Amino acid sequence: MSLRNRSMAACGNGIGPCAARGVIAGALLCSLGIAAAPADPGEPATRPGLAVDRPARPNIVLILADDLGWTDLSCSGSRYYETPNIDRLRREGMYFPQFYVSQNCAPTRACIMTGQYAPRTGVYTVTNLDRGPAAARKMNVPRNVTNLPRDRATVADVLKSAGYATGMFGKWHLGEGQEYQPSARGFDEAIVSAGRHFNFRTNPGVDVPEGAYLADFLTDRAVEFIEKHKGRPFFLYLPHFAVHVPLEAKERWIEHFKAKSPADGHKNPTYAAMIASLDESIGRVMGKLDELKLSDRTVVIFLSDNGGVGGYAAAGVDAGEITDNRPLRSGKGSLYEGGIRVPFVVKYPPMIEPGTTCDTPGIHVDLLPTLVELAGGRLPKQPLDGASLVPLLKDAKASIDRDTLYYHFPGYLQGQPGSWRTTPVGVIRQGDFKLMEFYEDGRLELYNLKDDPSEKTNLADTMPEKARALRDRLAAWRQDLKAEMPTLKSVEKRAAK
Ligand SMILES: [Ca+2]
Repeated sequence: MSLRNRSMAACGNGIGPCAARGVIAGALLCSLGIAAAPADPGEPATRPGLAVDRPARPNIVLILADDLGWTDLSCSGSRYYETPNIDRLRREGMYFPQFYVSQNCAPTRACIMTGQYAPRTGVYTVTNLDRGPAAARKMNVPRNVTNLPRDRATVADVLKSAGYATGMFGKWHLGEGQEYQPSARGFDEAIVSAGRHFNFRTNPGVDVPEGAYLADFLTDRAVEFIEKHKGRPFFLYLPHFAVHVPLEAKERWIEHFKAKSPADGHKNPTYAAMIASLDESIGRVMGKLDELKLSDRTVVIFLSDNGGVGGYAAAGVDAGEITDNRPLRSGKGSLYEGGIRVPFVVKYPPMIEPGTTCDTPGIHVDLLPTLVELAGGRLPKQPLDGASLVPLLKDAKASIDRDTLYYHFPGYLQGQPGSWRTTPVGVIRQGDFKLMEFYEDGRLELYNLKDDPSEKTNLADTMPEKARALRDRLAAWRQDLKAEMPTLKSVEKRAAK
């Protein structure tokens, strides 16, 4: 079976390939340029053909996995991992097989929270942009921002101003100081977790039962939050640490997967067990919504923050891979498709036809405008780079006013030979074409993702005009956003003489 067919066949379901309240909070929201909460319009909107009335302000549950790859679900291609609950979410909702995020953790979170591409916040990566041995770096790089700038409204600020109860339980990664914590960024309730999957730490420190598994602990907080706020619109952000290393899982699940045969590079029983616990979390959240009869008035969104850790061996890199993103090329830390394309599912019965697939590309910065439109809120007064996906949720074949996606990564996730982590690069996707511009030497790689989803055939030399047009558009975008560029060390030395 070809790699492409593997993903198609494995689906087999006929739906395609896969705290401060009051005055202080009010002043803060005002300073962020968010209008006061609009009055609840009250009138439910009903879409012809769908039996359920649409609430004016649906609840929103946003579940983010950590390092889960594009084929790491049974419904997105895996014949080894088991995800019955996420599969159900897909059957009952809309799946986007071409959804994009950043190459690693922090920038995706910044983009989701602000609706802005990385050059606007300066959050390009975790820690610094000059990783790896200095001798391996040909370029000097800009400073990376690790605290999400305070002058930016977050999606939680916006939904809170629209009257939502807001809660966040899990990995934050957008600043360590108290003024950067989620409780200071629009979340009424927040518990930030860090460290490991067992014996983890929380901020604020809370009592954790002996032997608690982090995915279960976070899910407990999530269902408590839903129960507590069942009578009013709520926004629940559940950013799991699963399935990020360290690989730690519950023994009964590990034993279950040890008994299975590996398939298509999916082979690690502990990683599979972590995915199973993540899937159980989605099942418990959906179960609580069902129990409280909230499922028809709740938008549930599931995605991952970057590609899976795997797919490097094909490039001759021995990185101790955990999973495999085939048919996509490479994995986390790379801007090839395996690093930046992830599963994305949305369920919202009054709006979305069950079991649909939308082939229009989407990206992390689309989430803020999408959620604000769903909530009937008002967009913050800051430049926004995404487009609302609501027209697509209503009709998968609809078009949206955006045909181009951009990336700018001006640094080194490492960069020495044999590393799977990227060097400075810019990426533009327009229509079926994707251009990568490697800043060290200006090298271009052009792929037609429709014909060549595995990015095997570089068309830059055979389609030079297309490559040039995309490179120029990428450059214009960088200029528009005043994106900081890395500079060649050799050029700087010459200039100093
Ligand atoms: Ca991650």
